[in-house]
Amino acid sequence: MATTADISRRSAYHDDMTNRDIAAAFEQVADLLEFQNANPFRVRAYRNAARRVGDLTESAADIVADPERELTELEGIGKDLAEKVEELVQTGALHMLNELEQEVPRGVLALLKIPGMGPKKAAALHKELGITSLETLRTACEASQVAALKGFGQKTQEKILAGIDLAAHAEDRMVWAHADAIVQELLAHMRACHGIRQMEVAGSFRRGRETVGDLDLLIDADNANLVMDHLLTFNEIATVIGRGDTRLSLRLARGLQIDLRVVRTESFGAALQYFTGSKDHNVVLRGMAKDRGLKINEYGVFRVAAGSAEQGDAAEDDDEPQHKVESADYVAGRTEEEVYAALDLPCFPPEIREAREEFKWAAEGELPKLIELADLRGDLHIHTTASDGQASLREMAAAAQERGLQYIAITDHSPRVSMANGLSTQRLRAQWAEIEQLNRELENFSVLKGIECDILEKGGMDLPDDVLAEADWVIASVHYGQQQSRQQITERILGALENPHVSIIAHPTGRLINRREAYAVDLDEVFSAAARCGKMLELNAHPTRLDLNDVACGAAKRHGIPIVISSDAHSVGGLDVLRYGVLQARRGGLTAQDVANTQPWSKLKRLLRMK
Ligand code: DGT
Ligand code: CA
Ligand code: CA
Ligand code: ZN
Repeated sequence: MATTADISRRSAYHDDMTNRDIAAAFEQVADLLEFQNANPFRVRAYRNAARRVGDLTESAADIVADPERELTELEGIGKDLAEKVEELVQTGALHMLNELEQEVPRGVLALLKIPGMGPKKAAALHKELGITSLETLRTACEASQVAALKGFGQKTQEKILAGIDLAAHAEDRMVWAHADAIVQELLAHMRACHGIRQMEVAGSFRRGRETVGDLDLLIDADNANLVMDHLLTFNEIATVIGRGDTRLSLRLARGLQIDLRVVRTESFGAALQYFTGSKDHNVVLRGMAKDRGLKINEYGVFRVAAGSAEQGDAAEDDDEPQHKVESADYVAGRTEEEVYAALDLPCFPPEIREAREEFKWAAEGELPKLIELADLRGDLHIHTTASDGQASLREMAAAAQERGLQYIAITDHSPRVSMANGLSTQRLRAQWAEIEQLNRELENFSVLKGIECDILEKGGMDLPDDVLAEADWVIASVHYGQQQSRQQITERILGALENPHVSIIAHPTGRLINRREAYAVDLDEVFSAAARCGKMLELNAHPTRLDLNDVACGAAKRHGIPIVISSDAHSVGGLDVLRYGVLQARRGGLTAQDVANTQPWSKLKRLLRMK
């Protein structure tokens, strides 16, 4: 994430202000306001703004620069927000952010990530001891300066010291696949507990977000204490954050936080709906309920008696078990289906509950039937020992066949990727001869002659056209020169799309979750060119790539571009990541029709307007 310092340094070339920079600035405003105990609605407004800008597939800076266009023509961008974006793009800074930063020093915000540290305590540490970061706080604790402060003491100091490491890692959200491994262990552990009727992990995990902040575990049982005690016997628990009558929060040694809530059967569906979120989706739902004289919360859907004063949202009361389900006003809550049905809505697949387009789709009766793993028939991005893979051509083909696929493309690297033993023309032709031989032996399965050909730094493909022309499937990738300007990288990719032999662009933005930001690329231009040239785009299913992401998949679909979900497997086990790609595709609202490798190869080939 760009820091504000980065943003202000960039003021000289503010045309380069990316949507991500703008979103980061709004996030920072929200953090600072929160630190000052500002009105939560105001804080939320800035978080929403960050999300909206972050979700745009067009560059906000480009629109500002275009005299023919207005930012307000974009969905969810109002006049006030548009003005702030313009200010950022035109001046490279945001006046109100600068002012807030004068009031709250940077680094102090990180202190809030320490469990139990509120804005008041953090402010005291800053004022009394000049603490400006987690590191200076650690030093102060080690010198016993914190214990000597009024209102702190030895115990608090020890707690703070223990919390500093946690806070330092609190920034990283866990990739979904990693969280999934923990969830499977967790569920297996909880299944051994008596008296559990239903159990589900809700939240961002259930929505299949590429990363998750924490796990929201819901359990339907009568004896909450029994369930909570059992959870506490799960191995590798690092800290108990809090325990109430029906809820327990803890952190695992691997860093992940678990929020357990034990609920009643009558409320399980309502709780599952509520805690699956997203928050924005729930906000819309609450509004729709209100319009119908209903009230929806984590306990159920209730009829609001005409003329009765609106009660506080049950969700805001922390540990008060509310037995509203016994009231005559209870309408629904046992299942999610029943909760949505009470509002005349379909039970949205969790992956699309992001308040993007799902309510519009529902209103028009056009909820997409999202793609499923079983829809995939082929995998078109696979490496072997010929370049940097760990299994041979025959091993990969056999493993893919075992997994029920009907075809694969072998796509080893081109010569430019010398570190990965990229294939020369000669070695490539030898591999293709081997593939032809293999195809003569195989039944009901095809291996395609492919290549993952680098897009050179100076533009152009890493192999001659006459070689590419012989391939069944040509992937074009940017691996080098990722620091180039947006214009350079975009032109390189456009050049590849215009090459008649190229079938697809792999991992189109190059991002690696938690490790490397996307390179600068104008995705909108890429979409237009791909659509114009009849090319496909990859959704790389590797759990730290997931590139294109959900929003970009949706945008590509609107351009009519077929998406291909590929494993990019470098080993037999690497073939199993396709399911993460499918999850991301579902979040993008893709159906089996939108994904080209749900088709048999003969049909997919016809889709390619190449050659
Ligand atoms: P995460 O954990 O950051 O990856 O994202 P979520 O979506 O799992 O968020 P989390 O764990 O804070 O809360 C779980 C769900 O609970 C969230 O998706 C919606 C619901 N929820 C939590 N707080 C609120 C709230 O203040 N208002 C509404 N409407 N829903 C909330
Ligand atoms: Ca969560
Ligand atoms: Ca949570
Ligand atoms: Zn690859």
